[in-house]
Amino acid sequence: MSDHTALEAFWMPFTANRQFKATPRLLTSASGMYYHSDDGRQVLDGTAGLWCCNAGHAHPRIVEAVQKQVATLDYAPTFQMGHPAVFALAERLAAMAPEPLNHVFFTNSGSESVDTALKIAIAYHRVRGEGQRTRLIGREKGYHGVGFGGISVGGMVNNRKMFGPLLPGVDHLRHTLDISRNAFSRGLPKHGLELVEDLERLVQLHDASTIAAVIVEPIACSGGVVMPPDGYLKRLRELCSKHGILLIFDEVITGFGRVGGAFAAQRFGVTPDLITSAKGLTSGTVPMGAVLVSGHIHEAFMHGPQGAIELFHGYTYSGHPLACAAALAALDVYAEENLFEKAITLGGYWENALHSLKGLANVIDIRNFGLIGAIELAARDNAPGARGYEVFTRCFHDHDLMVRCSGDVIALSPPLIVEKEHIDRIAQALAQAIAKTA
Ligand code: PXG
Repeated sequence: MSDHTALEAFWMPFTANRQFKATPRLLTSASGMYYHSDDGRQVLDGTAGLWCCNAGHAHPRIVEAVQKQVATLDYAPTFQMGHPAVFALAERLAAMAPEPLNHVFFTNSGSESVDTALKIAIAYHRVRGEGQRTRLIGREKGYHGVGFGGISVGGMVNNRKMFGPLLPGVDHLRHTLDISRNAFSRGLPKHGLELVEDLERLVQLHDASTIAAVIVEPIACSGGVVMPPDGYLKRLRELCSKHGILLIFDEVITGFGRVGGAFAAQRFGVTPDLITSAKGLTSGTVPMGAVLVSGHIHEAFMHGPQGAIELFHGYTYSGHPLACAAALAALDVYAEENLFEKAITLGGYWENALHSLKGLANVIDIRNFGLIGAIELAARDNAPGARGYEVFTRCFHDHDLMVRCSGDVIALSPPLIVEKEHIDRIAQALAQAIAKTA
């Protein structure tokens, strides 16, 4: 791909387009734990694509299921029509989800799942006669995709500042990153539980009767891998219940085994009212998202004449047959290969490998939970993000390892098929790349 013009037309998402096109990084095939690059290298995938390829790449079972499905039923609507796979998948997800989240609304992405969940929350209060509950509460550093709903409740300034006034009636809890007290915590940090009481302050300010829902990621991944302090999510659940506010867990990343168990809700023992998901649902192979909804929320809509449409919402591709086939096959793989246990059985090894990087120059924090990891580097004077970007490119070009950088945070989330030898390689490559980066 040396022909520069061949790269011009594609306006790349969340990318420094001119910088990338000057020195492109192109992936041409993938298998298991590895990508192959256009310059003939095998690159270890330290990030499961973008936190999504949980079963590893090109799993034969998923490949075959999608191939078969496209030849059998390429597309079928789910508005006033149906096809068997979408009902089967919904039943499977309802059975995997924590009780009582037993209904499923399908979307095509995490962003759509978030906007769907926010709309269901507001409409739920309205159908129950509490139509004044419209306010939404997010959290600083939160990432909930890029729809207007998602960026409104989200807390990443660059994703918000260019796009006008956003949704009205949104407020935010403070984020829970506190390196001064929690640096190099293993697993959940000890300090910061008091931050959850922000919700009480927002209730004092707005009154609970105006608040529809709180949305948080159990672990805020895109915002720099920010952990919930020990006990935070449990207390958040208590406060929401006390005030009649719905709690939405955005599990687009933490779902499907990333932290052990099907969902972080189960790993943390805290049950929200709605869960948003995507990514690992199909192991990243076909776009699909799903919102898991508590029975009592679904039930609130099931009134009125039988012929009345209960929720005026949906996407042409809600429950697309190819996505359903991919998801059903991915769920089979997760079960047969026990992949939801990997974050628990390998979690300690992963933690030790990452924390072995403590002491390297410029490493100011290391955070981990399940098969998620982050190494935070000190920002260079007047050049935030430059050091993280350099480590990322060095890992890719010199050490055949793909990581993510979000500012000066190196984020890691390998496919759940990862083994100890891959973890060792990830840690070694990172150590060398960080040591070489001034
Ligand atoms: N919610 C959460 C918690 C996410 O992490 C979305 C919603 C949006 O999903 P879609 O499918 O609309 O992109 C996400 C997406 C990164 C990175 O490097 C993270 C995401 C996407 C791309 C990059 O941290 N998360």
